[in-house]
Amino acid sequence: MAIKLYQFAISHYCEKVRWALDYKGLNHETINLLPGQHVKTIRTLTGGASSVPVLDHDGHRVQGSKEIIDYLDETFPENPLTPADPENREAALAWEQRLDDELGPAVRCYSYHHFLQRPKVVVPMLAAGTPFYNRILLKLAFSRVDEIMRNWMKINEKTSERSRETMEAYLTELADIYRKKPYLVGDRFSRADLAAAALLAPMFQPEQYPVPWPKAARIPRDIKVWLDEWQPQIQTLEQVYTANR
Ligand SMILES: N[C@@H](CCC(=O)N[C@@H](CS)C(=O)NCC(=O)O)C(=O)O
Repeated sequence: MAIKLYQFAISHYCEKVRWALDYKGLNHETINLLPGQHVKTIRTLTGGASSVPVLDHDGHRVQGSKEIIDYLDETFPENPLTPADPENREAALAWEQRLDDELGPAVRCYSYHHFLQRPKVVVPMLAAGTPFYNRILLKLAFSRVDEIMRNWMKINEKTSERSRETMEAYLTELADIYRKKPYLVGDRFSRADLAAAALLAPMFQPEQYPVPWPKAARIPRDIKVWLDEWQPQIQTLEQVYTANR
């Protein structure tokens, strides 16, 4: 049996899948792609959309973090991430959907809006896990990379501010729940908790997450001020990550 994960090391959707694979104790190979160059590789694999993560299990391919977790739970039922009880299952899937659709893009937009203004910091994160010369390529083409990423993800001052508000709403909601109970759904860890903590992980920068996080002094000022203000809520999510990752 061979499992391969095609991914960007930086992607928090890929972190969802890395975590699911580790949680289930499944051996796998990660194939790190450079954003931009990934399109050809992924389209060849899927025959369709170019987004990562993509899982290849003995030639069977699954695209998208939610679909991959569905597949892993069906194929390798040990250490389930989907609750067995139908009501809890529905609740966990609804949480994951909301988090994937709203929180994930908000974290990405807010972070990139500020980090793209620091090429020296963001390039090593974008190229993490790929050959060293990709850092040089990205640095040389940075103004084009910046333009493409901003266009593709609709990143600008206004969307970044809206994204910050979305993150604040989610952090408030999640921290309120975790103050009262250890899990979002039922009485055990599920894909709902995994999605929340993985998608917010760039805000607490865990060691297991395979990118060279910047030292505190190199974090853009706006983000640093914001992180300080939201530290109690962020720490709550970090605890969920540490306890279950
Ligand atoms: N909902 C999808 C989102 C995946 C996604 O947005 N992936 C981004 C990286 S964070 C990507 O691959 N972008 C490049 C592309 O779409 O070609 C999932 O959960 O897998």
